[in-house]
Amino acid sequence: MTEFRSGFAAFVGRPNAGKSTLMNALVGEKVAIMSSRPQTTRRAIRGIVNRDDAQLVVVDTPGLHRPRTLLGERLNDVVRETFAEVDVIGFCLPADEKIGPGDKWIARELSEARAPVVAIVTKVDKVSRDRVAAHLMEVQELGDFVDIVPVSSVEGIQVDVLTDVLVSHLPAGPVLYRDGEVTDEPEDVMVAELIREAALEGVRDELPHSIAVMVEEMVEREQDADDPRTPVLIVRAQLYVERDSQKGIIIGKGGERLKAVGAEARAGIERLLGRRVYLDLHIKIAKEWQRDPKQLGRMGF
Ligand SMILES: Nc1nc2c(ncn2[C@@H]2O[C@H](COP(=O)(O)OP(=O)(O)OP(=O)(O)O)[C@@H](O)[C@H]2O)c(=O)[nH]1
Ligand SMILES: [Mg+2]
Repeated sequence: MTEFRSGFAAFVGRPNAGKSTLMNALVGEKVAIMSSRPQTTRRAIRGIVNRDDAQLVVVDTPGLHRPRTLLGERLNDVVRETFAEVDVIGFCLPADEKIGPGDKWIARELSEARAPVVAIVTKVDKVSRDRVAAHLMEVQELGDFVDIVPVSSVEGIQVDVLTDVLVSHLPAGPVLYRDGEVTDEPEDVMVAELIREAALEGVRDELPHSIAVMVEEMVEREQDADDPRTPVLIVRAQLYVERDSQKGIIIGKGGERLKAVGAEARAGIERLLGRRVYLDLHIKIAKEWQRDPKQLGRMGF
């Protein structure tokens, strides 16, 4: 019998490389939020792949980038702390974008890492086979990789192959997380993330960076004999932006946008928790929170 393996793999790469989408594909459930906006992920999120022969804990990280705010610096620190601690690193490079200075910078950072690095060429469904082949050659030149694996999370191409490769770099070890759970993220954090995800799509420029969400309370509504749809979980949350003008954009004409964001977020929360939810969402301004150590601390960064 082969020995049971367990351990940690970190996904790193520049913003929007497809790290969170890939982690969700490996886990088979939505653990991390995803969006077409850069810097969607703001903390190291663990997703757990449970197999008969192994337990692989994937740690999704924020995109590594040149920081422009204190938040940006903190996010980069999260990535460095994470890849120093794992058994194997997955360096994500999107097939539909040229290898750029940002990737070379990350490659240099990773060359100092203790763990072996697997290069992962993501989003191969977006380009031709020839382009993928050319990209793989360029990736080979970028660093010293133990493996190079092309994948598509959206089409499910080579996702199982990647899991095998990552598992092959784990040490023999015991089950780390019991009961088949897929993440150890607290429920209120996941709920806040789903609200932020709903708010992100459709806003541009620097606004995605300015949005933060905190769940203040999740409470059961009293059973109501007249309403067969009870009980309902009431979620009270605050959505923060940095300026008045941003508040206006999020709310939209006649409150339409906020309503749509609330409806989408509620649907996502109901899917996550498997129960009916009433979402009570308010907007507040937290001036320059991305640059303010005190406010960052309050928000958990
Ligand atoms: N076509 C295609 N699109 C993908 C694939 N993987 C991710 N995407 C898209 O790429 C965008 C970014 O995906 P994310 O998973 O949020 O990227 P990320 O690397 O986690 O981004 P940050 O958290 O901002 O660093 C989203 O719009 C995804 O839908 C893929 O395999 N194929
Ligand atoms: Mg992400």
